[in-house]
Amino acid sequence: MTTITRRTFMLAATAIGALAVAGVAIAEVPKLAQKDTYKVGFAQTESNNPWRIAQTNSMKAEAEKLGYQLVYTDAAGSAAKQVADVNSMIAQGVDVIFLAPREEKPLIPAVMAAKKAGIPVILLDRSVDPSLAKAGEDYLTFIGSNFVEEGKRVAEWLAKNANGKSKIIELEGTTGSSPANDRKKGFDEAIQAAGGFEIVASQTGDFARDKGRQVAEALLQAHPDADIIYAHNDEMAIGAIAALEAAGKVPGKDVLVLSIDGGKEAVQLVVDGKIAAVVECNPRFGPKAFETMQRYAKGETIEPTLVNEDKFYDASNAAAELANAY
Ligand code: GYE
Repeated sequence: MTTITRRTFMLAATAIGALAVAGVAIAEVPKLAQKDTYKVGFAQTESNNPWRIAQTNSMKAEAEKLGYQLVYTDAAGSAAKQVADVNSMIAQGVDVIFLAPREEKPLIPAVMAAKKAGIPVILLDRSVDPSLAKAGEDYLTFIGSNFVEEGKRVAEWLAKNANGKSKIIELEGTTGSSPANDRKKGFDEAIQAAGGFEIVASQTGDFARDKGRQVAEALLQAHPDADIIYAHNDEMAIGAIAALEAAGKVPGKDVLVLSIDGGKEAVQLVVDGKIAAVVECNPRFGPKAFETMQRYAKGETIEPTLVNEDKFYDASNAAAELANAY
């Protein structure tokens, strides 16, 4: 048995101190005390679509239900503003920060600043670059959908139901965001594996309706034989439908449109036959987000990822499911 002498203890303490002075990060998420109420930050990335609004409403409703104070910020689509928003939350002394990082790399400094200030961070819906920050070390956990799986589900539907259509225009989400990276990866790999399809163009529409419409318009001109549009979210799919109609094409007949998110407007478009299929991306984060924070305060070990369940809509169930869509 090793006896810990005062000397060995002092040596160890000095070594840890030296590491800290040298700026070597200590691999541990800050602790969270158990309290009756908390001041909690939620750094939202933007509010330009029904998905974001549903997520914000879910977070606000849960905070209110628990009687927690919520410091809410909206980065309005700017990673730089989102970093500043997190810094302001740190200055206000919040207990926890829920962060929906707009892009994988630019939000790393925000995650690290919170850690340094002793505030645990929970990532919601988008993740950060795993080579630069890690769950269980730099932030507590990532709560959200499996985006690779979402893209794969779109490809698998096409493999069964495309009926000879094969030339795909892909409208990507925000460049450098985890859902854009992973929805592309999951789809592209599965569509290649299915065989018989060709992605004729793949370009970002920034998860936005108007940008999606503009990009779809340009890509349809360059590739008039495209007969499938896969959009990484509903907003861009709705923009693409406008572009198709302006070009005199019939969505659902001449061109199959598929998307991810599953908001009410998109599910209605499935009922109307203009969208062929939608993978839901579940935006109802509130209950799971706050429950995870409470479990952590109690001292439970938190899994590095907590995956949300997503539904799937096509002509077979859209009418019946419409009322449940957000
Ligand atoms: O699909 C999109 C939103 O990060 C999962 O971001 C989220 C995505 C969602 O703006 O509509």
